[in-house]
Amino acid sequence: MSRKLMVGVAQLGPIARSESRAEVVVRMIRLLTEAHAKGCKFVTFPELALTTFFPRWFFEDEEELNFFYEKEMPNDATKPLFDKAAELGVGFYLGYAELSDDEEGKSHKYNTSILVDDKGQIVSKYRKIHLPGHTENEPWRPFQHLEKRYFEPGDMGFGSCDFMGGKVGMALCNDRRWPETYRVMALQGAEMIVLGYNTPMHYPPVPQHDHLQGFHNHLVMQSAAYQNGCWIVACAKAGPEEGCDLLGESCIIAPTGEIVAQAKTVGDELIFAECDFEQTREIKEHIFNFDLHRRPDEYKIISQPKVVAD
Ligand code: CDV
Repeated sequence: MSRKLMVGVAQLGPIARSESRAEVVVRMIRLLTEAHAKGCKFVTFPELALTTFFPRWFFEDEEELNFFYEKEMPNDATKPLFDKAAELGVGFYLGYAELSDDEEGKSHKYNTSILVDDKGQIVSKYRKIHLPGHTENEPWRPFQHLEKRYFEPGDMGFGSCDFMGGKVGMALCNDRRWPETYRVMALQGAEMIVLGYNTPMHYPPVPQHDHLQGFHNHLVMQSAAYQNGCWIVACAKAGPEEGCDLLGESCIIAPTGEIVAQAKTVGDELIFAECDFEQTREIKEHIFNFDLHRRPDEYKIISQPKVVAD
């Protein structure tokens, strides 16, 4: 039996600070339409896909900062994307900055992603758990990375849901560097893990690793695909954005760890591959058969509380 899904990755090139959400959505719809023409039933967009990557700036003015968040989803700006997806019968993954109120009316900010089905309905939500960067303005940096200031750690855990014939989980950018991200989802049966990223080519605290950005990107995801017997679908926001070069190299990785499609540019670019959920069994039922070969009793330290709290 095969459970095949044609998957597209809609890498976005740079988004200028002056670019409106409506303009970005036009670019996304162009890629979605191209994906549909190629036979894709599901398309992945990047992390924080609707605006420029705003954590690179320190904002003192809350109103100026709040401009970058979505208070509802879909909203006026993104509804055309949802409508087009439903018209074409193509589902998608979308990353965006979420501003929401809890039951007591307290505001929260998250770096969020959603899965939208082929009828334009949101079926799953994820809030980024591993937030990189720093909390205070650090003027020595050529650009800031203030995710720890602008977002709370996600409160929904790592899950996986039934989606388009398989079990699909979500992650966001820095999550992809942590083996626990994938293992927690794989233990819940995830067969495909979808993620978006914004990765600067320059890492100010350790610039001697700058030339390894592409290598580390694929290293972590290829090993995770293999060790968890999952498809990994990874979409960059890429290219020179507001003076900061962002890594491209969006890709689709098979459960064997092999890259089966990879972006060649750092602009708007569609890549795609047919992903068979059944292929996960080649790994999950053999070399990484969790039931047969895992030794969780020996891994207890992994789930111990941190010594230094947040
Ligand atoms: N958006 C990110 O999470 N970016 C981080 C950078 C700052 C290291 C990443 O892991 O790619």
